[in-house]
Amino acid sequence: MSEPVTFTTHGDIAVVTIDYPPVNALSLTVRQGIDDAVGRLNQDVALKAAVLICAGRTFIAGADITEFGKPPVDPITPDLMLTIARSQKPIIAALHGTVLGGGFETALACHYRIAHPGTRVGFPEVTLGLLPGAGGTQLLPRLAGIPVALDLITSGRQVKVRSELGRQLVDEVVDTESHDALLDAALNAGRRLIDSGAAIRRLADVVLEQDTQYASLFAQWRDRMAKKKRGQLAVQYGIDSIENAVQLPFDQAIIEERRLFQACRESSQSRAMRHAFFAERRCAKIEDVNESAQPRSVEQVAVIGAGLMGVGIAICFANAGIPVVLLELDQTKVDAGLDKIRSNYERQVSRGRMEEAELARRCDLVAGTTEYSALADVDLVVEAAFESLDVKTIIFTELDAVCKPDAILASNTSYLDIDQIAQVTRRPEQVVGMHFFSPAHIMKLLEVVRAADTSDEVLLTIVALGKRLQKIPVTVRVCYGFAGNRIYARYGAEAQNLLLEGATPDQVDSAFRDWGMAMGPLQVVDLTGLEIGYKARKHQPNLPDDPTYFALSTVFVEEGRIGQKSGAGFYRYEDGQRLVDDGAITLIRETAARLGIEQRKFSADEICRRLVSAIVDEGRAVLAEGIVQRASDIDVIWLNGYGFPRYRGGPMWYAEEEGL
Ligand code: HSC
Repeated sequence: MSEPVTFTTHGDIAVVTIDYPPVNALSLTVRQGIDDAVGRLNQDVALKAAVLICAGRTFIAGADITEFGKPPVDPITPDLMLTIARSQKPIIAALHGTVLGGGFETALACHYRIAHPGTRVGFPEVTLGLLPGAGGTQLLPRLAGIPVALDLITSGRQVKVRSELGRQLVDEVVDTESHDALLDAALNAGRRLIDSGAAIRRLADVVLEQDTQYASLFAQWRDRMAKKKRGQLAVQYGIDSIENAVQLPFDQAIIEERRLFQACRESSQSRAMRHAFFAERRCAKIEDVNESAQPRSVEQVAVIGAGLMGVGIAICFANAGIPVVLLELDQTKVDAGLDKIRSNYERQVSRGRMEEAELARRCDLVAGTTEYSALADVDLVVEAAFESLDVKTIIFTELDAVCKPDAILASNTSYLDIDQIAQVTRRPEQVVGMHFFSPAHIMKLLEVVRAADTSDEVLLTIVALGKRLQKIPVTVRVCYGFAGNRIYARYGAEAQNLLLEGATPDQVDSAFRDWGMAMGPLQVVDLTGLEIGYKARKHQPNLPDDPTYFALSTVFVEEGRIGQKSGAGFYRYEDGQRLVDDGAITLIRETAARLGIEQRKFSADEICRRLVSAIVDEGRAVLAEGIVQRASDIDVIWLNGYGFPRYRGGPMWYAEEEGL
């Protein structure tokens, strides 16, 4: 038997333990080990049942994603699932941690499922551009019905076994988190199954009833997903495969599931999404830090500024269970900030997403103050005040005076030079950027800005803290706008160039939305307000000496068209509706004529190529200057901060694949 899987016996029950860190993925050696174990169980007349359990932090978290680019090697996972399901002796899956993808399929192939209370199950394949390919689309409908299968397989969401839905997905939940208690309970379940003499329950044997409603149900889901998960092959194939569960005999539907899985696995979409998965893990690794440097613990923090960002950042800390004190200039602002935090949690309670007790616990973690002296003992301060170097200089001088010597001072600036900010303190090695994206408590991206003097220890601390806050931390170096906003500015400028050259705002936005972006570039600037960039450019160092550079923003702002909040920008807004506006188009034409730019027609394809090329070109510059460590970090930033379609892998991956 291969090493990651061990086989022991407890009387007449075998215990098959998988111990294959970090997440017990179904790699070849694990598959071989399980295959051998099921063979041994069925050959040994003294054995009557088996428990399949995992060591470490989780039950099997899925197939080994690193194997998907390589030719499959026997025993392949779908065959292994059939081997488990067809075992002549019952196999009890003892679950803990995150039971995902092929892990959940393993559990469904087993004949009884018992779980720790904190266990979560799900099919995240869709986030990798895949569908469950080892029986999941056939077994889940048989266990929990078609609507549940459609929900879980198209969303990829994880379900807590203790929830109402979760209780349908397992047979039993034990009441402690101890490994020994889980094993004991699984052995007891095995004993009961043996003693009852009942026939083995196999989900594959369940015959799904035909229902006249199914045709319209599947049509509705296809329609809904075509809008919600635009262009995503795996989602539609997942629905097709679930439909096969009611239309084809099990064996045939399994063959069809495998065919659909393979088509997805070989698609550019899945390659891109697998790249995104590993890029999001790689970005937290910093290549040139001293090996002896270790992250410090952060137990108390402060946030300066109770505006939109400050409040969002404070919520992030409270969500992670870290006490946070919010500092503002006067008590009215402090109270307004605390009220916003409470209302955020109240909304979650009213939507049934949070218990009242949890609301109270999180609100208790947040305090307010107007006194800098209240920050004397915190381990970290995140400044989220007004975006002005003068303001930040004053704040950092004050913080340096009151905070304990080893406190880390971070700025949430989106553009400003953190090196300059660090220099006003006596501890530049403890100064770092933490650039959150708005809304800070929702967006996953965190740019960790490594200033010239930031120590390795401080950098590692902030990256580790970012993960604790459930963010994706990407380390960047100092430049105007860092990696994300600097590239975004280039992209925004290119969108406006397209307008000057003859495309309309609606053409540009529709083309790029259809290509997969969450929002079009002009729609975004109308939403955030054109005056923000207009004011920022007044202080921007090294502004290009080019009269066309954001010329339209300048004209629009000076005409009072600052976007949605003024009722007009690149579009007109009436009753909450965004409308194409002739006034905007006339203004664009006049500006182009004044700048001597000839207008022409654009195809959607050319618009997309121009926009992507601008992003990629600036991305190359950012990489060449060492602002990011690796090209894939830019992908992570664009996927998680700017709505780049995940199934295109990020701009740098896309460029590599397309050969731009
Ligand atoms: C699947 O299961 C397909 C099946 O339906 C069918 C297969 C059929 C095949 C047919 C063939 C003919 N593989 O995230 P973390 C690594 S698709 C390989 O930081 P956490 C990860 O890269 C799969 N490696 O930890 C990292 O490595 P590093 C469905 C995997 O505690 C390390 O583990 N399952 C891996 O924050 C730690 O990861 C999923 O999509 C995998 N499956 O979160 C689950 N999973 O240290 C994907 C992780 O070198 N995984 N690694 O950087 C996760 O969502 C998270 O990792 C967990 C843990 C929630 C499990």
